[in-house]
Amino acid sequence: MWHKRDDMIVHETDPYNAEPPRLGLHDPITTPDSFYVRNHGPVPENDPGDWAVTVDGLVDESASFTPERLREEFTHHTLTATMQCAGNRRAGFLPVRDIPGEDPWGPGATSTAPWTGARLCDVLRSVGVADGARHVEFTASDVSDLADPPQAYGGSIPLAKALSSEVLLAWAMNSEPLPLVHGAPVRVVVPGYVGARSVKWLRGITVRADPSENYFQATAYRVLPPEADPDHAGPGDGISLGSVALNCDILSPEEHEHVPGGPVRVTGYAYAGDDRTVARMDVSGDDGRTWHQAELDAAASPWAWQHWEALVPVTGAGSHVLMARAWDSTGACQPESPRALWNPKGYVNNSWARVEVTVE
Ligand SMILES: Nc1nc2c(c(=O)[nH]1)N[C@H]1C(S)=C(S)[C@@H](COP(=O)(O)O)O[C@H]1N2
Ligand SMILES: [Mo]
Repeated sequence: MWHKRDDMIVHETDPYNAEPPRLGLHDPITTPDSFYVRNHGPVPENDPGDWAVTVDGLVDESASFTPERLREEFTHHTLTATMQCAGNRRAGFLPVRDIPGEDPWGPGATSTAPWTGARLCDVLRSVGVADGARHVEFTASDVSDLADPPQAYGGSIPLAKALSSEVLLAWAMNSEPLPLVHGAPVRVVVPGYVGARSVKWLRGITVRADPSENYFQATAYRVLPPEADPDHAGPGDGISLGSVALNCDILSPEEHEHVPGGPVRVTGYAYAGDDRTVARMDVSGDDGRTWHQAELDAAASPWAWQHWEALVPVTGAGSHVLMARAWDSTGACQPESPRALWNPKGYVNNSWARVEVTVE
């Protein structure tokens, strides 16, 4: 479905929500057939013929841009950026406490692509940002019944981020026209922010004094305190998510894989959003008693994940847990345990990666 690989792990078919197996995440650029998909409502049946993105709110002059007009009037930019869902690695929370109503995403709710489009800052400057502007809201055409009453998907980012050179209105991915399931004809790409802000099927851009009141900004994608009832959460409750937290996972060996005795080659990805970068990766084969530094690959861009690799001694036949943790450029390390991070909607599990293997 949607031109995805046959072995996608499908969490929901309607709406389609799926992540690739670890095997699909080994390359610096994720192939489009492996790129994860996160939808909150049905994929709209677009007729790009009459599509237009309206820009209004606190601007000098409202405007409406067809995809053709965006392509003609603005310089084209291509940027490789990692998209990461706030629900990535949620499955790691479930042994702590169940999370009803949310999909148990593994480590594959993240992928990386070169995106091509116009810079949002160029579009905003062309209409003129008025005094009092602080946030930029995006509204899509897919309607989600997760909101009550059902609502078109949307969200917002602070104006300073919207005016940064990395935020794109993208019409292409991997040098090909943007696939419908990834937001064609035009989507927002907000590198360094949680995937939720990279609004697909973009119909409206509204410059505002305050953050968007859209359900997916005001109520969902917020970290609630452990004892809160997510069914009764209201606008403004919890911590709003913006930049992506430092995170990593192990890609090989796979969970429950049998590996020969001797040093084990462990590989994975690591990523830190916005103004932080991954500074070091530690890997342990003895339950965290000793740590080995992994070799970090160069990032394809400042907005992309990095892959890493380590040879880790593991002694004795039988079951062993391999662990990995990233450090960022502020000297911060990932938290050790999902217990400390569990929250009712299961966002931002950035605890140490763990994979259990059997040594032969
Ligand atoms: N219009 C619209 N945009 C959306 C969503 C959605 O459901 N509808 N999901 C968001 C979330 S939560 C994520 S993680 C990313 C996923 O992008 P992808 O499906 O291209 O991987 O899209 C974001 N943009
Ligand atoms: Mo997401």
